[in-house]
Amino acid sequence: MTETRYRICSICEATCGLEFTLEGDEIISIKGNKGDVFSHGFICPKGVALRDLHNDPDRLKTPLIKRNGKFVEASWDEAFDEIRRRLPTIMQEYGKESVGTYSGNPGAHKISLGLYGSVLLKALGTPNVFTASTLDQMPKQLSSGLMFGSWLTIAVPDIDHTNFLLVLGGNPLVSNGSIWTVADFRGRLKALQARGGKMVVIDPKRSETAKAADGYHPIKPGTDGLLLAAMAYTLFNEGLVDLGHLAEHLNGFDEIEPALVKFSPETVTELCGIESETIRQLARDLAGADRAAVYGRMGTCTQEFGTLNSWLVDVLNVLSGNLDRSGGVMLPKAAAFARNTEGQSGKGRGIVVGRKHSRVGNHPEVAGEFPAVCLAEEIETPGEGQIRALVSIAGNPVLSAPGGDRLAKALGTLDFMVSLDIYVNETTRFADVILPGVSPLEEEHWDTALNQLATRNTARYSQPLFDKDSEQPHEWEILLKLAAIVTGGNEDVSTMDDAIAASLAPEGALEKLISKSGPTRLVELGIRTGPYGDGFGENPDGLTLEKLIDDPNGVDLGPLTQRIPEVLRTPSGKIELAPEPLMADLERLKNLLETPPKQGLLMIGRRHLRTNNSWMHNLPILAKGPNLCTLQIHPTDAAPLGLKEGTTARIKGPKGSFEMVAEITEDVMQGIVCAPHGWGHDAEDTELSVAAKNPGGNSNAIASEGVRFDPLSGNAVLNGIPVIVEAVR
Ligand SMILES: Nc1nc2c(c(=O)[nH]1)N[C@H]1C(S)=C(S)[C@@H](COP(=O)(O)OP(=O)(O)OC[C@H]3O[C@@H](n4cnc5c(=O)[nH]c(N)nc54)[C@H](O)[C@@H]3O)O[C@H]1N2
Ligand SMILES: Nc1nc2c(c(=O)[nH]1)N[C@H]1C(S)=C(S)[C@@H](COP(=O)(O)OP(=O)(O)OC[C@H]3O[C@@H](n4cnc5c(=O)[nH]c(N)nc54)[C@H](O)[C@@H]3O)O[C@H]1N2
Ligand code: SF4
Ligand SMILES: [Mo]
Repeated sequence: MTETRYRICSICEATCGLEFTLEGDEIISIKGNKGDVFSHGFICPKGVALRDLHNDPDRLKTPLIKRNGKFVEASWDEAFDEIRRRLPTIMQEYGKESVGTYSGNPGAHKISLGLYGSVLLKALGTPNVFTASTLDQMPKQLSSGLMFGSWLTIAVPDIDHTNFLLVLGGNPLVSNGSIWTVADFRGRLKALQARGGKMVVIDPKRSETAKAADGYHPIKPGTDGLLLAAMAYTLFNEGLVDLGHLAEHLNGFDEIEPALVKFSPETVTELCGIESETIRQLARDLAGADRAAVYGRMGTCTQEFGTLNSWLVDVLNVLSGNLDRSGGVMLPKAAAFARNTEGQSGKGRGIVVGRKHSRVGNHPEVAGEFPAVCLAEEIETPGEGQIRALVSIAGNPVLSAPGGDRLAKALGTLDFMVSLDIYVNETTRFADVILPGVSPLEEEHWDTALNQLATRNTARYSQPLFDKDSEQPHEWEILLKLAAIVTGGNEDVSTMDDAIAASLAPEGALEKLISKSGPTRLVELGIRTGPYGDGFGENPDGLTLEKLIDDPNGVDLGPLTQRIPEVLRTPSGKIELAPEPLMADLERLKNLLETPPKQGLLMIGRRHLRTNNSWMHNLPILAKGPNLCTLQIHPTDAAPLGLKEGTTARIKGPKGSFEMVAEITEDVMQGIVCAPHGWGHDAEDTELSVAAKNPGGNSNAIASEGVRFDPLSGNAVLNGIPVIVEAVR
């Protein structure tokens, strides 16, 4: 007897609805759910690979404790005892700051981690908080926070209604969209093109998305700020600024034009490698389209000017009148957990940064965290406040953060490390205790973060497909237990959970809920008190958890709608178009005009449909097929180096080196080499039997020197890194 069940995929930001065919505990097939109100049947190979993930014999199901340098299986009680014995002692002796935390990407996808991770961080009370956000999107969060007043009020392209989409440094045909939840990008792009619209891509590489575009312009890595500033300059210079409905909602508009005088297209053309006339035309096309959206992603964030770029993207959206209008970039309204639907409408406290500074590098905290690239130095550098213990939660910074080899050495010197993770991998092999999370299919699902970034408003909730092992706690229970252990509090997890729910619930609401514990109870509270909710009777037709349980296809809440000024949480109640830190940072961009262009080869990154950062290489269905871990290089650059298709190349950075097989292609610009990240599974003490068969090289073994991160956001420079490439003989 087979059974059909539905569930939202928790792997990437696209949040596709999946259809599972089950026979008992066995997964017979996984397909896209055609009835899903958001993804309409789209699926990618990683969604199909959930079966292999669920069945992976290397995926941990029992805690591990390191004894005499080797992991041994332990009971949950033994694992918690070990932590109780060692972690609080370090905190008592050396202070709270002696514990560091690193949280990785699955924290944005798995509901347990998303909703309860902060409870542990609060209990630890350490300033030494690091996450993958500073290897990723922190610049966009910072620029958006400064402009709109909260950390997740980020304008996303309304692709279903736009006629001109300008994409810089994103490859949504492969990544399936990022900081922009847009399942089935290809389908939506085709519809855009069918209605006569155009997409133009700016990227040093003719990416898959560039190939599907109507226009493509290669750019020298790290120079997007110049291009964007020159486009804004052109809008003023050619009288194309049209603020439309935004005019009355802006602060600082008058400061923009004078600040841009140095950035004419003619001044930036050589550094960007884009003709000045092309830059002017891009600005005209943006202004001329009746609905247009500018979108910048990884490639624009992970460089020295990440925050400035992210801001300039929205400056262009504002100057062309495209922010907050249909077919422009818009602000989603999530059904639960959105800061920008809470509190007073149209006004708020805004965001604050720099409430504390990192010990070694004196870097300001941004959104409560320090730059991930500074983790190693905080462990290595002796003195008061040195990190001596680490808690890693669903992260693999040894492969994901630049300077991975250095970090690995540092992790080996810790007094104690706990990892909440599902594999013994390049990072968790340094742990003293590993606590495994349940399979994603054994957990309920709701996208706490990604619904706030979605190109259409919908609400979808999934129940677990399978029961977890009765011995194994849910990840939210593990997080609460750890919180109690480090504070020495009552370790009764359900009492703690009740207190959390009570702190969020309106008077008398808890009794009215159908769910009595865990993430689902918080989701139910979030939905019912949220902008579409039934308000516990106030709005009887409103959304409830029952409705979503009854219909796993989800509820469509309609296209994105205008939200300015109601969405704003700035103290002024206006969009801050010229925030002081960004205006000041324009000076640094001006210096770039005086700096000679970087010489030699520059390395950029890439993703592939069959990978997900560092951690899905162990799944047979994704691992089969051609080698994905290659160094792409232009034939003109390869020839003098003696590199042919298939030759092993050594890539040396300012610090560190790695090896990768060469792939000769004209898709990359001359002067650029392109290497994927997340590979390098050759450490002996990991337990990734499939991944180890094709380990690849770790492009993050290299760390850039000098500017390692964008000084405003602390976000790592991952693209445009100068490298020397040689053939390995
Ligand atoms: N050079 C270069 N480096 C990059 C990037 C780049 O483009 N170029 N991209 C950056 C980006 S955008 C990101 S987001 C980071 C990612 O950085 P990380 O989050 O540090 O790395 P991941 O590879 O996503 O590692 C995820 C970890 O979570 C574990 N995990 C998977 N599922 C679960 C689960 O259900 N529960 C628990 N507890 N653990 C789980 C995996 O085993 C793995 O250890 O990498 C960054 N690094
Ligand atoms: N299949 C797959 N999907 C994924 C992931 C994955 O690993 N595999 N990871 C997920 C994660 S964690 C994230 S954050 C998203 C990322 O999603 P995206 O940002 O869409 O993905 P990337 O492939 O990193 O795209 C970055 C693009 O920037 C270009 N680029 C590099 N340097 C520059 C530059 O200086 N200027 C410009 N204009 N472009 C530049 C690169 O050539 C590349 O095409 O993808 C998510 N989805
Ligand atoms: S695109 Fe992302 S959300 Fe959709 S099936 Fe693939 S991994 Fe899952
Ligand atoms: Mo990411």
